[in-house]
Amino acid sequence: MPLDDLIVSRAIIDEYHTTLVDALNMDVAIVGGGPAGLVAGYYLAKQGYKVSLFERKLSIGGGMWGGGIMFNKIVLQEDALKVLNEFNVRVKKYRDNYYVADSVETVGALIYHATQAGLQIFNCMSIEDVKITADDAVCGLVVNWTSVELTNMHVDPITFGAKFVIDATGHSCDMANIILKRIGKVLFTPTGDIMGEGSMNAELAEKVVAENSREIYKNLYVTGMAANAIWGSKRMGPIFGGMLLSGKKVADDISARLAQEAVNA
Ligand code: 48F
Repeated sequence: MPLDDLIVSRAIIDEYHTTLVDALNMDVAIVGGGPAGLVAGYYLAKQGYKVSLFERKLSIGGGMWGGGIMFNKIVLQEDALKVLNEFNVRVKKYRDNYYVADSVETVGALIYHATQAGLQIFNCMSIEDVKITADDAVCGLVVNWTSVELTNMHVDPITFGAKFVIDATGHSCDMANIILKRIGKVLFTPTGDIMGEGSMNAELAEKVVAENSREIYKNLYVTGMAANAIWGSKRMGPIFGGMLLSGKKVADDISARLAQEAVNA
């Protein structure tokens, strides 16, 4: 059967259009496709929630691809294996409480299982603002193509609705920074501000990152490295167990909220 180039184009346009329109009203919107955002998306999608992840770059995976200094291996501690095992990644015990995985295999597995669970990923899109309600609660995202951002063209964005938003943007804490810029120092931190990331200490950083992964403003949650930066905790470098546990923790918190909303409705 002959192939028609225009049908190829039409298939892409039709299917992307359908996906985009379907995402206009979501339960959860995740900003950032690093390990924490992907794990959060996996657990939420697995429970049947409508969840999309927006990533600025062409490739999903954030800072996980490069392992440590581009040696593409990552280290995980024992606690995190229960999460990693859900993704069928091969791990090697290095010594007690230190496990090593291939970073490329791990990113591939996170993306595969998250999308198979129902997570919708939009790449090449940057979040430039949040949508807010009359009382300044977060209720969606303002989105543009990364190419528009990079070329600084004057093109207006479009808006998506979401009951909850997760800031999974890593060191840059983009969503928290948007709240500070637009609304002020109203974060749920002791200062209302981003408290700032401390220097490297894997032990201290990993201990608190899951606990730091929680609501930071009305309907806005944080996960991953952004959680430690916002709550003033340390950085951890190429140990990734905390990222996985953090993604699960934020998914658990939000699914509890969504379940409660369903009961109240
Ligand atoms: O940085 P990233 O991997 O965040 P993470 O999931 O993991 C952190 C680790 O990689 C590592 C670490 C822990 O061991 O210290 O750094 O917390 O992924 C964040 C993603 O968010 C995207 C960015 O391109 C990256 O892929 N991102 C950042 N800002 C935006 C964004 C934005 N405004 N819109 C869309 N995507």
